[in-house]
Amino acid sequence: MDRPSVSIVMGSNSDWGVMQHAANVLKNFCIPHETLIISAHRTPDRMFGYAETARARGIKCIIAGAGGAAHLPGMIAAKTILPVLGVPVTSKHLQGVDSLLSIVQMPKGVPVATFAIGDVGATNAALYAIAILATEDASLAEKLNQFRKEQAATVTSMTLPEA
Ligand code: RP5
Repeated sequence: MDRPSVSIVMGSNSDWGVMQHAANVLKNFCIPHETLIISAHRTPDRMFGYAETARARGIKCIIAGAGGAAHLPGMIAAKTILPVLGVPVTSKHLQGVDSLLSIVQMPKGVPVATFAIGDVGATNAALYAIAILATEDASLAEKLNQFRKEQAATVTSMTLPEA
């Protein structure tokens, strides 16, 4: 098994329903990745240890998903210079708007790239991670181009019902 280049981290196993979409995209592109559960408020020491060592372990970017007061992506970003891609997980009471605002409103100086709430955000975060890796990997760039072409073809072959 190759060393993971992308790390997917989430605050709880209850986030997996959303975050599995990121893992599936990486799997389809054959990107070696890891999936971890680390909670910012319940396992803060583990979170700091993880963030401080991720770069030295060969990780190139981190996809971090959390719900509610979603401080996991921001706090990981505070402890690493790796790109952190934040996924707002859909929450029970506020449908993920709380997660979105928690992640997107990072104060100046420590950025977190923020994606859409839920499955779509998880999928796009993985595609963005692939785009980052593709800047230094020509065959991966070719795969990403091919994916875009196939996606375009599904749109050009779309039809509408007769009026
Ligand atoms: C956050 O709290 C997690 O990211 C999750 O979205 C939310 C609820 O966690 P559980 O109570 O389901 O473990 O830390």
